[in-house]
Amino acid sequence: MTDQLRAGLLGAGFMGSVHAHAIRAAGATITAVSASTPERSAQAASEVGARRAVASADDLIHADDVDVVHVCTPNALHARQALAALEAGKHVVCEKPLATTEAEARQLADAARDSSAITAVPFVYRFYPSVREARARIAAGEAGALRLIHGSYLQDWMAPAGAGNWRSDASLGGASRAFADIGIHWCDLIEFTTGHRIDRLTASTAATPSSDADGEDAAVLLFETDRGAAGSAVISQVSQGRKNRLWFSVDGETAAYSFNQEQPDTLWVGGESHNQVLHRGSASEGPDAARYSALPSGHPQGYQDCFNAFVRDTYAAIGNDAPDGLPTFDDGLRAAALTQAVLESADTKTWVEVPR
Ligand code: SOE
Repeated sequence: MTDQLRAGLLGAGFMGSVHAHAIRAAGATITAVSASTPERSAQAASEVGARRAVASADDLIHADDVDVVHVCTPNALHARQALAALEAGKHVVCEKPLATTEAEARQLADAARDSSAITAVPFVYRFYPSVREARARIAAGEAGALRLIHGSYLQDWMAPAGAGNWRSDASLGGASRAFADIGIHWCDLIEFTTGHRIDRLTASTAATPSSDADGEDAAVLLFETDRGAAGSAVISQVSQGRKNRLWFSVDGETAAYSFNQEQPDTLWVGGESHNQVLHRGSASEGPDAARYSALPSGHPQGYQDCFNAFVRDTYAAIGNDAPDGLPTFDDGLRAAALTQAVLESADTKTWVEVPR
């Protein structure tokens, strides 16, 4: 199926090019691309290997030779473009955040459920073999009840505050900056890996006082899960020297797991009698991890490999071969609900229940 799929790419920035690599790795064709201006679209067509550049997003969405639309535009455009693509009968891969408000994300999730389309949101850290290994071990009960879930997601590329990026303009990026960009990755990963849901949270956000950038630079969360674990997370895009350090520790009664996205081929497992560092591709790897292990052990796998696996699974779902753990528009809605809860809590300085 995937070699017959025809993809259209909306947006050709960093994420557009990551999607383009993944589309080609899945054996599909990029038939059309549309970027911010006709000139940029023409340039992007040769950069991403698209058959043609199209004049507007609407032309791409309604093109007969596009089966699946990849939305990689600034956040504020996601909801409108993803909805239009669904209404045009396309499958849709929409960058996160799915929408800049919970109401719009809900509208999209409802529209996706009412359609026969496959929809996906690239919470791609789910596709690391080490993450799948931790998830399988937790599901099998190795850790017993989980008590603590903690960690951080730190970057520095928005320091000093906002650094002139479109994400610093709320009319393009949305009201939340750091949390909506990377905090939702952390929360998605934690909920996916543990099977717990963040039920209640209290959050504090930080912004550089002298800056005129919209949104928060950082957020600090305390939370409780539906299955009795307590947690905390620090989310920041202004932590100097930290490039893309998504880290978590999940501590259970009989085992603990720790993962660092900047060294993703390993998983630390703490045990009652001894601690271990598991290496991707080694004999200790279970079948869930092995499914996402694309290269032999010792040949490091990274971010683009996760994207490739995500797009491969999305296209498999389009071909009716539904894989386990594909992040859908429902997960995009979940992220929007968490974002709203974080902003509300930071504003009211209270604990907030996260709607299901
Ligand atoms: C920039 O913060 C960014 O590219 C995010 O937008 C991605 O979702 C994340 O995976 C890496 O960092």
